[in-house]
Amino acid sequence: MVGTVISKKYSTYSILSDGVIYNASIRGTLKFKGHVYVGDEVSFTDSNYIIESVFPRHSLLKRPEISNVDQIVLVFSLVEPDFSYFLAFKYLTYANYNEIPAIIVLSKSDKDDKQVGEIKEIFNKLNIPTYVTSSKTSEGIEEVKTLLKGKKSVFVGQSGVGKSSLLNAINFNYDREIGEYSEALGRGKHKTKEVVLLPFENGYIADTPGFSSLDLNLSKLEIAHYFPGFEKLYLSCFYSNCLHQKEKDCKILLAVKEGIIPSIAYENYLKLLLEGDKY
Ligand SMILES: Nc1nc2c(ncn2[C@@H]2O[C@H](COP(=O)(O)OP(=O)(O)O)[C@@H](O)[C@H]2O)c(=O)[nH]1
Ligand SMILES: [Mg+2]
Ligand SMILES: [Zn+2]
Repeated sequence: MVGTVISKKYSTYSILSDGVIYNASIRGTLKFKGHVYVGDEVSFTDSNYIIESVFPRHSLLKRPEISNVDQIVLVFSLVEPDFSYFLAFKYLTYANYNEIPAIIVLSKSDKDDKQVGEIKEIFNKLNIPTYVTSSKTSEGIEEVKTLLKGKKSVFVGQSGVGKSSLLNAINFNYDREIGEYSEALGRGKHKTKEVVLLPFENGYIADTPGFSSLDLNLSKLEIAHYFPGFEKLYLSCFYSNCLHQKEKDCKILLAVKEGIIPSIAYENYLKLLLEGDKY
């Protein structure tokens, strides 16, 4: 039989196949020795549900660990926790590096939407689709549903930003457990413990535990290539290893000067560059 791995716990893999969920395993004695990720398309035996093989993946993310994703939905709350341009640019760089399209969903607009105009303007300039939502008032939920149809999407964001709440607003049958925001911690308490794929209109949406920090593990040069808005432009810089700081004839510096790249993006680029490993 053939199906999609929708979750895994220890050595048990839940596989959705033709509307039925099977709990399968990997047996060491079988020929198949590779790793199985949530998101994988697999074939498994129909007698005792043993995974035999994994179909080729078109993408594989390491954090969160999930395969075959078509788009990354970066969820940022406007408040609790506060919106951070730095985190947004960092995650967009990560998505670019993995060659997976990303969209931004701003959550909790019912609490505070003062910054919405500015944030949207900046990301629209960089051609990154940005949506404004509230799980409380349902603002933006229908729009988000439209862009999830027929795709495998993964919700990524700090714990407490409202990923699970958004999923419940999309379909209350998902019944995702909601955490709470802790003033003291400055973040949410983890409620979602593992990556889970939820079927949605000919596709899937993945809920993930959220992160407190992410080491990009990219070199400075990779950051200089994959930072949002830099992707094609850097190819025209005078030096092929340009880090877009003070180099001669740098196309990124020119684009910042001309306002094509917002200065806030560039400021965060310089900050992110400090986190880059050596070349
Ligand atoms: N006011 C408001 N609170 C929200 C909204 N979405 C989530 N929350 C609250 O934020 C906290 C964390 O939500 P949760 O969905 O567990 O976040 P997750 O960790 O990203 O999955 C909970 O207390 C939710 O009630 C929203 O749109 N508006
Ligand atoms: Mg959650
Ligand atoms: Zn440059």
